[in-house]
Amino acid sequence: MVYATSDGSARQRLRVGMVGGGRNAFIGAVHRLAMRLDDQIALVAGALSSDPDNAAASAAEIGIAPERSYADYHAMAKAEAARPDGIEAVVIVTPNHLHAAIATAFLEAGIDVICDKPLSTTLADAEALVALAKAKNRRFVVTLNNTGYAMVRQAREMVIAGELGRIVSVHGAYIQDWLTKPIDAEGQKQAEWRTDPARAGQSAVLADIGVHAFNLAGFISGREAEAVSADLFTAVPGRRLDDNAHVLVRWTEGARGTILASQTSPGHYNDLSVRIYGDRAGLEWSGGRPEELRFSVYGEETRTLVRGGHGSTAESRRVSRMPAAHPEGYIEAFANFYRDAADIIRAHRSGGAVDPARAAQVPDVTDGARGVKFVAAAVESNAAGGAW
Ligand code: 4PW
Repeated sequence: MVYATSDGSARQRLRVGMVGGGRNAFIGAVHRLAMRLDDQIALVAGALSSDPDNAAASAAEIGIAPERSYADYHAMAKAEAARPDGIEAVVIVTPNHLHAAIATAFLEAGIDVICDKPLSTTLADAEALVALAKAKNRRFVVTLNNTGYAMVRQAREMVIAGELGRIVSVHGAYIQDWLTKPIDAEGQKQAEWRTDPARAGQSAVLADIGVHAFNLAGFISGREAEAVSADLFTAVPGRRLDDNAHVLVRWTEGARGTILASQTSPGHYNDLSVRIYGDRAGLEWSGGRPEELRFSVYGEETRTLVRGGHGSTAESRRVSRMPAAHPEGYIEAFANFYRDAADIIRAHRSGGAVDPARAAQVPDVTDGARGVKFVAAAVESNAAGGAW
């Protein structure tokens, strides 16, 4: 299993297995598409569903050999760790409440981890995973995948280069409308577990989409949250968890801002954005127009910067696949995450040095834990009437 890189050398594909993500699972299919785009990863094993029929049928559909389709993740971790050609990393795409136990089993077996967000449903689990990954010396990345967009990388570079001046405010928003009505009797499988306290965690909207907005605002601005004041609420009567969150944030280095997350805002299918304002200029990125950045130097006309266009920055060019105006989107950004993650895991496993500049582009277990801490702090603040 080798592929030819652009410099003509040949490298082994990273062998991965997947837990969760069987038939009809939205995010499992997204991960499979994204990992295929660069042909650097081979998906060779899976425990794709807790339902044995679904697991076997799903494995057959995506070309996993029957003997490497497992009934449960414990059996998979044990058997794969024992094989000379066993998986090097596991991809975890189950509902939230299973992430921590599955990641723990694979770390214990010496296998690296690629885990979906949120990292876990409790802060104690998140902190335990950070400690275990360190103790086992394993790479652990978290698919806070929106960091993969070329223009997100460009925005981050522009902040670092000081083009905004002193950062005054940082805002992240993730607004959707798919949970505007109660979940109907037909059952919306994807919606159902996301609003169940036993499977989603303490907050539905922050765990599901708020962590994306929080991570992206921090990634681009280079700031971390120091304190939050939160108002969480449920717009749909009878729903057991919140579906809206308004959170004030005090960021490091004196910046202030907000994280807004809503799943009941008609007209917004999947609207993620980050806005950052400095004392020189303002910058906006929106997932609806991921190929662009709005850049406004105070006193000048607003400019629309285009991926691959004039003035593109180095990191943005590195992860661009197509020339300007040949649109790239969600899957390409997800694939950028996978390409960098595969490089990092491969370098570490072969004893080579991991390029710190490359590693900084890829959210890891520490970033995942920051997201869980943000959710826990917001829940605590909300319970205390919005106290900081
Ligand atoms: O990660 C998020 C999901 O849980 C995604 O960004 C979109 O919102 C799609 O489904 C949910």
